[in-house]
Amino acid sequence: LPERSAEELRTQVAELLARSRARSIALTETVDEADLVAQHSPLMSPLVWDLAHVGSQEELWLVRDVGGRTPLRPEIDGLYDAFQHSRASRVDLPLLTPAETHAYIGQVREKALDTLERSPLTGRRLVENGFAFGMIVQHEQQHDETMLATHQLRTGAPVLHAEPPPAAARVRGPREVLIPAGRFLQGTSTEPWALDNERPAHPVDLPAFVIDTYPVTNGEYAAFIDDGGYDEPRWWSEAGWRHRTEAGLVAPEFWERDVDGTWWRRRFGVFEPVPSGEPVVHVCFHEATAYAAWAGKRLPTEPEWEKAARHDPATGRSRRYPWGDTDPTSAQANLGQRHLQPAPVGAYPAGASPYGVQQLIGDVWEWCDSGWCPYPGFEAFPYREYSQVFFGGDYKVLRGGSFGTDPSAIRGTFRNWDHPIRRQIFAGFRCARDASPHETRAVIAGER
Ligand code: AVJ
Ligand code: FE
Repeated sequence: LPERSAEELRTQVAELLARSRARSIALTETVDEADLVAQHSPLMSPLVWDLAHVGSQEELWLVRDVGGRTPLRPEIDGLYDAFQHSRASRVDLPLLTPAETHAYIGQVREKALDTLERSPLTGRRLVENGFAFGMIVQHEQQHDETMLATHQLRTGAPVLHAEPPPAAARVRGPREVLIPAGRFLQGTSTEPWALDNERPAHPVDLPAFVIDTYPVTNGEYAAFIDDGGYDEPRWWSEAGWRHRTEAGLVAPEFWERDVDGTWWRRRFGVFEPVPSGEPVVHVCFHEATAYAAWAGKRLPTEPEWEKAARHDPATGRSRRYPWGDTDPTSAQANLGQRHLQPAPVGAYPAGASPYGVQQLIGDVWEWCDSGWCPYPGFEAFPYREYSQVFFGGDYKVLRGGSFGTDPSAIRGTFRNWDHPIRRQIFAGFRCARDASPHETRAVIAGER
C-alpha cells in the first residue's frame, strides 16, 4: 500500500466519516417519526436506536478513548450497549427521541472531527489512531447496512430509490472453476483497517476443489423449489430440516407465487416478478446447504472462498480484492447501495479473480460452510466484544459483502457472521465441490 502522510489520512478519514453520516441520514430522513421509533421486526432495532448507537460507539471508541474527552451524556451509555438489550427489547427502552438523537450524534461528530485534527497520526500512532477512525467508519457503514435490512422488512410505500443494476452481458464460459491443490495465504497482517478477526495472515493448505463461477441465481433456486426441494428431508441437515419445518419455510423470504405459478417478490416496498438471472438473496444457511445438496454439491468452506477470491497463482500472493489491490470501482462490484438489489450474474466480468470466479465482492453476502472461529494467532483488539465473544457460538461465516455494503467496509479478507437461520440480511451463496481424482490429475498433468 502507498505510504500516506498524516494529512492525507486526515482528509481521507474526514471524507469517509462524512459519507457514512450522509448515508445514515438518508436512511432515516426518508421515513416519518413513527416509522423511526417503530419495531419493524423483532429481529431488528428501531432505526432511531441504530442511529444513536452509531453516535454512542463513536463517542466511546474515538472521543473518549482516542481523544480523552469527558462523556457527553454518560447516562445513555447503557441504552445503546448492544450487549445489554436484545434487538427485540430495544423498542421498549426510554430511547432518545429522533430530534434528541440528531442533536447527540451531531455533537459527538464535532468532537470526533476535533479529535481527528489533534490526534498524532505518525509512526505507531498512525497505525493505532488511524485504525480507530477506520473502525468507526466501518461500524457506521455496518449499521447503515443493518438499517437497510430494516427498510426491507418495513411495509408500506417505497421510500428508497436507486438506479437499476447493469444488465449482464450474455453469460458465457465455464460455470465452474477448478482451484488446484496447494497452499495460499489467508487473512492479513498488513491491511490497515482490517479488524481483529481478519488477522494474522497465515498459510492454509487446501486440496483441489471446484467452485461456481457465479452465485446461485433466482432461476436456479426456483428449480430447486419446483423439484420439491423444501419437501425432501434428504437435502437438509438435521438442524436445517427441523428449522425448515418449525419456521414453515417454502421459499426465500419476501417471495410469493401467484395463481399462474409466477414468483413475485417485495423489494423495498415494490412488488415485482423475481428476476431469474439475479443471485438469490434472503435465504438462510440451511436453505443454501439444502440447495447445494440437491445440486450434487456443497457450500465452499471459508478458506476455499478466500483462496478463490484472493490467491494469484502467477505470483503466489493474496490480493486485497479479486481484481487486484486497488479499491473497488463501479465496474468491478455492486457495492454501496448504488443499486437496491443484486446485479444479474455476468454483470461484472471486470471484477473476476485470477481463477476467473466472478461477483465474489458485492451483490450478496455468501454463506460458507464454516463456523465463526479465530485464526491461529488471533488477538482481540480493541475490544473482546467486537469478535471474540461470538467465537464458537451458533454462527456461520459470510463473505464478500452485498449491494448494501459500503466499499470501506469490505475487502477480500473481511469476515462476517450470523446465525444459520437468519434471512433478513442480504445473503445468498454459491456452490463448490471436491475435485474428482480425474480433474485433479488433469491439472497436475497440465502444469508439468
Ligand atoms: C459483523 C455484521 C456481525 O452487526 O452484529 C456492529 C457488526 N459489531 N456493531 C453486527 C457490528 C458491532 C456485526 N457484524
Ligand atoms: Fe454496533
